[in-house]
Amino acid sequence: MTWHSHTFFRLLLSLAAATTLAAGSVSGRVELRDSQDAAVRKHMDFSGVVVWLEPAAGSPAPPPAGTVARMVQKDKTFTPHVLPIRVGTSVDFPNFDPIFHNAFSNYNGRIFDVGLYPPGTSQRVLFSRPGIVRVFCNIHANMSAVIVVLSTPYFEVTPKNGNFQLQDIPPGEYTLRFFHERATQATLDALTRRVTVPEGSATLPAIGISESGYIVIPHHNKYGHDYTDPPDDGGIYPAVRK
Ligand SMILES: [Cu+2]
Repeated sequence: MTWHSHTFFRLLLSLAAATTLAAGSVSGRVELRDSQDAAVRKHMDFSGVVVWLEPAAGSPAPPPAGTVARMVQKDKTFTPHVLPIRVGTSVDFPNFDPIFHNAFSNYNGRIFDVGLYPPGTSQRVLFSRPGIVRVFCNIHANMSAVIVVLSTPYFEVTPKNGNFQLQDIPPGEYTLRFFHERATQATLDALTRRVTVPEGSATLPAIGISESGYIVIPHHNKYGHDYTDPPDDGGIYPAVRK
């Protein structure tokens, strides 16, 4: 580098520092591989991958107090199935079914149990530290969901086509991370990478996420026992029968 170009470069740097950097965006596409899941194998369903950027330096301001996200109980399904939120966010679990439901997690991310609650009511849980929270219903064995609690505001969940576009990101250095409920921690760790977010947009090469090594383990109810017979959905359950 000549003296002149060096000076010019420094001038550019100081200009950049003096002006507010335009926000950047990072887009890309994930693809699930080695899957046993019918939706992936037959329909190329690459939904439910959480993609996020953690700033290499500094921590973003926390979300405003009272920030609330929502996971609905409807048709014996938690919707959305995968919900990324920021640390400090509460999640409401409104029950829109004509039957009782529960929501609990006995995994490390956040242990909670809102109890059995009736149609038309809701329960709220605050998530105050980062982690992966697997959510179940204590009376419906097939119900499950995942809440991914993140210490960054820069995240997205992929739709079926696997595309993502993280927008309004301050330019700088970040760690890019992924989560999918059927990928092992080792697989996810290997995908973690440093990225530089420029002003303007950057596109990453396609990212394959292997599901190999994933083993389906039936979860237990909140007492650590196997689920018993499905309850009668007339709204009467052993736990609430007087
Ligand atoms: Cu339920």
